[in-house]
Amino acid sequence: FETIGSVKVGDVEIRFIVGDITKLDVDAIVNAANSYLQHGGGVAGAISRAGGPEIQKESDEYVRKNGPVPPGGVAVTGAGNLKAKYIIHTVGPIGDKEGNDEIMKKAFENIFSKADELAINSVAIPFVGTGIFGYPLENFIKVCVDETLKFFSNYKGPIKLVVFCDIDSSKVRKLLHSFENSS
Ligand code: AR6
Repeated sequence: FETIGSVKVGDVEIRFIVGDITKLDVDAIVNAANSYLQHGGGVAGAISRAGGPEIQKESDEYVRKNGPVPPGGVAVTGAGNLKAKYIIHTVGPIGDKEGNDEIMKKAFENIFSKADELAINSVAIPFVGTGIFGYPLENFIKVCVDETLKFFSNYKGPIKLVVFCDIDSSKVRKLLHSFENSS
């Protein structure tokens, strides 16, 4: 994988990486899941395969106990064999329906709050919703930049590094440019 840039928001480094998110040495990896945490395709499939059966097993237990994860919500499991300690599963919006930006905002708030609550130093986040779910990339980028600046501008806490990572380099480049033009 390749780091293509980084910016500072308050005391936190925001790093932009092109490559396979499962290979990153971070405390938590965010997964772009569905509400039933059935990790078949996309980045969810990659995380589930790379981490081994434990991730799907813990996900099934989570849903059995708590019910499905609503869009914009999060659920935490272990990370199986991966270097990370946790997987923070979130469910993105589907398509470009009205209200979907609110769901995406909630997802970012919940991801950042959960990482803070877990008292971890680093978290890697993929382009949630923008693959199989078809949420527009432009909307993802706008909400991502807004919510990251909002959460971390005056943040004092354990999180020191936020990585945005995708195998699609054009997505990562667009997000980096948007951060460079707003922070
Ligand atoms: N590392 C980094 N990014 C990746 C990787 C990887 N190994 N694999 C794919 N991507 P998607 P969604 C990027 O479809 O739209 C699953 O079936 C990919 O380039 O994974 O939220 C779930 O179980 C894209 O930009 O997530 C759900 O049912 C990004 O990951 C559904 O898909 C997100 O695409 C969720 O769909």
